[in-house]
Amino acid sequence: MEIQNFINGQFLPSVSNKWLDNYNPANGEVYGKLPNSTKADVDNAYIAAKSAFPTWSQTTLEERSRILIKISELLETHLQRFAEAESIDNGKPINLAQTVDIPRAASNFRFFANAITQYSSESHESVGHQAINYTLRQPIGVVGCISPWNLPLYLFTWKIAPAIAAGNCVVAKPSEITPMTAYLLGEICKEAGLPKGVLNIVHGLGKTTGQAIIEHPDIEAISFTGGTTTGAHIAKIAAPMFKKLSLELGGKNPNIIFDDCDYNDMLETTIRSSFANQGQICLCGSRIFIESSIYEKFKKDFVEKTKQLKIGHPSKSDTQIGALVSKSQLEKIKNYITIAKEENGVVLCGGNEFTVENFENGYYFEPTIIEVKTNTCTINQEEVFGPVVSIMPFNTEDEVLQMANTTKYGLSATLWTNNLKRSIRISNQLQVGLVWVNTWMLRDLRTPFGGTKASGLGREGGFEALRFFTEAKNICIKY
Ligand code: TXE
Repeated sequence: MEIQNFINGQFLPSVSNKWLDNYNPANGEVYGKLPNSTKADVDNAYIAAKSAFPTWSQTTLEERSRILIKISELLETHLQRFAEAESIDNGKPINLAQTVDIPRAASNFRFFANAITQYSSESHESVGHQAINYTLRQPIGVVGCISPWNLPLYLFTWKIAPAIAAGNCVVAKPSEITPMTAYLLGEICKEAGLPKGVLNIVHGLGKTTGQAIIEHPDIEAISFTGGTTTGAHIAKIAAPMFKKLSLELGGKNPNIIFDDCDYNDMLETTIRSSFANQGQICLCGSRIFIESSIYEKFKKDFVEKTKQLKIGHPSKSDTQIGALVSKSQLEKIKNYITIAKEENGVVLCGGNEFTVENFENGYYFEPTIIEVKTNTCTINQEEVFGPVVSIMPFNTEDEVLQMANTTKYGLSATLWTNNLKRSIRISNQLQVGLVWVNTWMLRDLRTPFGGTKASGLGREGGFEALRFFTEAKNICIKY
């Protein structure tokens, strides 16, 4: 399957006609190729976006909204095709792609199609000065959107939908590891009547294609989701050019469990928050802290349930744990297991590669629980980004809060307790951008989304995203 760039409404190979291999992680084989784009392709995408901008930014909100809804509907119509493509490209279970990834990509378009019609700006009367101020929130121009491989279409559209809803034109790059659904999205945008040049999708490596986007002098804002190291690199390039930046980076999220929680609900949800998408979600709760009174019981039940998870080929409807996204992710995870053992971590279950019959070269890894003695060990401090969690007991609220906050990351936290006062007390003190109490990954798209510390910069979601993708201008009129 040959993937092409989508520039100015046309599907094209890269200018250099060079290609990259696209792997199927379920069997380790190359199953297609994608353009290995360079600066020349990004420049062409920019030119297309720039020439589409005057018309698109003046297109009525009703019309923009109508087109975005149409894209959303077409994604729903072709849900099965997109889910299969996502599952093959990423290794995630087909079930997850059908129920989470693709429906959410459709919701992203529908949500921002509606949000833009409700977005308003402020006016301030300067009493005593006979003047009125009003704020215009104008689209920025051409913006860059760069997304990762873990939730490919879900995160790609989470950026593109608000960017174009707000009237910008976009140069976007999906991860080179999972380019397929972004490619298919181009077809749908065409069918929905999105004018050419409004969305341009350029495929290629981060260090070349991505780099050309962040270095482009006239791409005025960058929305990025990916690794913290890449985020820091992007900030270094973009800051001296005064680009607007939104950085959604890694996490090392605590999952704090008190003995007064609804135990069964907590256990079911903790299985999900640990291992959904093979643990490759920035919001996964990878450090589990359990109140010592229920530690032994939890340890036994959690291990037992984890062992029951069905690892298998992603296309099978009963698969719960599919393949990791790439060989390098697999190697990275194996390395973390070695480090954990060297640091006296005890592997309670998993810890090994897994072989799926007939797919021996696929990148499968067992869901793994490691009992650790201290929160300062490497696997409690570095983002593993795989089906690996640590568990350890705690005794007091202060102790667990201190451990939860002892990390360079600050994305999300989960808290299990039926004590209302405690839940508020702890939530207020956690140094993170999102807290879930007695649930996990329950998302309302109106809410601000993002992290603190090394987990990033800025917030997306709801009007926060529309604020990011617009420039506020105050106009003061004396009457
Ligand atoms: O991410 P990268 P990688 C974490 C996770 C993972 C690690 C590395 O721990 O193991 O990051 O993953 C593009 N200029 N997360 O290497 O490189 C790249 O092409 C512009 C957490 O795959 O950050 C891709 O489109 N762009 C995370 C995107 O950045 C560049 C999700 C993300 O890739 C670039 C993914 C450059 N110089 C990984 N270099 C999360 N928080 O959800 C790369 N890119």
